[in-house]
Amino acid sequence: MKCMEKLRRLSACLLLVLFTITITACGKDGTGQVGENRETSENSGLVTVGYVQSGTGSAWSLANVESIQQNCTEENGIKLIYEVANDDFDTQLEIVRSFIEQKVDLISFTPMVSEGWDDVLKEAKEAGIPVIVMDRMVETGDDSLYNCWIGSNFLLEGYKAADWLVDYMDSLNLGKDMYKVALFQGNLGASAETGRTQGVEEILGAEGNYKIVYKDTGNFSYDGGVENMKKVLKKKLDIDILIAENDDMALGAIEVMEKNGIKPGKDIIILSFDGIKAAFEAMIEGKINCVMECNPLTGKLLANAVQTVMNGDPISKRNYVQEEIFPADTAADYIENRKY
Ligand code: GYE
Repeated sequence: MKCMEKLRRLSACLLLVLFTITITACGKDGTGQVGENRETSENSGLVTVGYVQSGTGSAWSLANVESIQQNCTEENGIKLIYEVANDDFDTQLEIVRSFIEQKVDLISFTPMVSEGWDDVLKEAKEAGIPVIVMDRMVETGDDSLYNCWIGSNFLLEGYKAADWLVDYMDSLNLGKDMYKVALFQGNLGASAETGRTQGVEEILGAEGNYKIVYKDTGNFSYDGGVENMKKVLKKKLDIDILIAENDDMALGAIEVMEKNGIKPGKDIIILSFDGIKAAFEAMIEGKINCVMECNPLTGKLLANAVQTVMNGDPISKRNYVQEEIFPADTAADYIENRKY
């Protein structure tokens, strides 16, 4: 990787760290809507949390929901109202508005897309209801509209994954001047998509010998992987590499490749994101070459953050989860301990 590129990314990471520390130091005034004097739900003493997941079309999101349900429990002082928006942004907004009408103590959600949240967040703020954003980010003109965010550094995931790819392709010594890449994106406008797309494109672009010959959304779903792979074959693009922004899409694409006599992981190098068990199995079978992990087990962090926010204690604005990269030759060592 080029030296300037490394320096640039290092400073981007440092800035993120500094930003997080600064916000921690700002304490509870960071939002202006901490529920310090709010009564928790009448009678029960529990904090009522309205949570809406954007969709459950991937194994990752199912694991994420399960983690939230297992941790946001009455034993942990939380009465969880769980909803899912079936990947429809307007539905998700409506559900958040219904939480405001129900006067829940705290609202949390995984935004379907990053933009378009300002109005409803202002309504929550006016109603004095704190907000914790999960997983994907919101882009608002005013960060005080939510208390904190918990999730992954998607841009860094993109960088790490593409860095691995470049090293791996170099190690294969195929003697090609140019590698043709298909990029299957997640839901367009979700920060999990925009971050990964940007990270991958920046690194491959800087290398000069990678050409993205196909780029389209598969909406983070298995079927999206199937449809896109069929298109790639129909267009006879003769790709060397598939980058799928989640495992489900990679697995869908693998099905199509195999039906067409193409050996996934060999004829086409495959890199994907998330790290679900099925992807580890595919790596062991030699069908996926590498997985960049994205950790969905954030339910405990949410449960803790709910208590922190409700107590009016300081909390970092952005809370990143730890994630690793798993090349196929490490999969057998880790598969037993995969929790999702
Ligand atoms: O990678 C994908 C899911 O937002 C991180 O959404 C999440 C992504 C995840 O549907 O599988």
